[in-house]
Amino acid sequence: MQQTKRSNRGLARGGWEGAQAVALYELPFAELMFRAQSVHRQNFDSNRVEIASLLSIKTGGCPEDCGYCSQSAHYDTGVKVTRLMDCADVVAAAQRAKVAGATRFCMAAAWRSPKDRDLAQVCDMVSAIKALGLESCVTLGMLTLGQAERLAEAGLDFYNHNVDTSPEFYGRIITTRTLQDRIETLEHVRKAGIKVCCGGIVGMGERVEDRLAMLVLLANLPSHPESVPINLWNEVEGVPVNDTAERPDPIALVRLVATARIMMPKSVVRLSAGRQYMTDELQALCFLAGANSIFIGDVLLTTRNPKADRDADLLDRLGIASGLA
Ligand code: SAM
Ligand code: DTB
Ligand code: SF4
Repeated sequence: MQQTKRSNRGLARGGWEGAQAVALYELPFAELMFRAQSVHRQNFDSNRVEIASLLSIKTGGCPEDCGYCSQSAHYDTGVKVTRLMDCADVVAAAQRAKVAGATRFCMAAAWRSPKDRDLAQVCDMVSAIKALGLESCVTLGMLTLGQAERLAEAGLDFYNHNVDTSPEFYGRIITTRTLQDRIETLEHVRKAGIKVCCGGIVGMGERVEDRLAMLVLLANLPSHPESVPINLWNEVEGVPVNDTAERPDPIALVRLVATARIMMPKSVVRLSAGRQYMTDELQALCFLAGANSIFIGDVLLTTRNPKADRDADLLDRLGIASGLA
């Protein structure tokens, strides 16, 4: 039953207009929250949050110029470049994540796209993660259909590939990879039968309209992403986004989460990067607005995340159980 509730299969194309998203977002706060909570409860247990864990399996030296990212070779950020990790080390990290309470293990590599030899190694990691009883997710950059099919054969559950921002703001942040490139990778992932994890970043200096245009883009994909990560930009020294970044007003963030919940009712909305800037109260409001996934662990890829005991304490005080059940 829960499986059916959470499956996005058969979800019709959104057909969302920008003005509809704006109208929702601008509702009086209590009305917006009521609607978001109603939608949330129709589709999920609102007292449960998915716990995911993230590991950078290949860090830094990336040829892309994403203006927010510590791992781009275009900027001097002080991040140490590493080679692809050994499978055994990745499995050991996944085992620790499972003990810490994660049900999904996400592996990220700083590539424009994977090379065939690297992909074979990642496929081995995916199979090993699955054997531990964890859901698997990888983010490796752009994929051909053939590469997506190889990952599907290895048992991959989710592929993370974000649209990052609105079509209008996109070119201010990234020039080496187009939004259309990203959409094509998402099509390959879908065609291979892998579930899609796709969202973006707020706090890079975009307007509220850009954030809503990003939601419209996501909600109008041929089917809604099963997972929608909403990242608050995590500060990184030496990247261009530093010049434009502006942390959103907390209430604006809650409104955005609520709007995402209403526009993509069956998607798991993850409060992704940037939780270390949020108060407990803000996170609680985001959960009330329909966010139902977080990353645990002291670091994300290269930046900080709240400490495990702070997260455990917060979930405990809110009476939130881990796992979507
Ligand atoms: N290289 C792969 C790619 O971009 O396709 C995967 C890794 S990349 C780090 C995954 C996503 O993390 C990005 O698309 C972006 O949305 C998010 N991200 C990266 N750096 C971030 C930062 N400093 N703050 C918040 N989110 C960030
Ligand atoms: C996503 O949307 N957020 C995660 C995951 N997908 C791979 C990454 C967050 C990265 C935060 C910056 C860092 O730690 O380097
Ligand atoms: Fe490379 Fe991904 Fe960072 Fe862009 S977000 S620079 S593709 S690691």
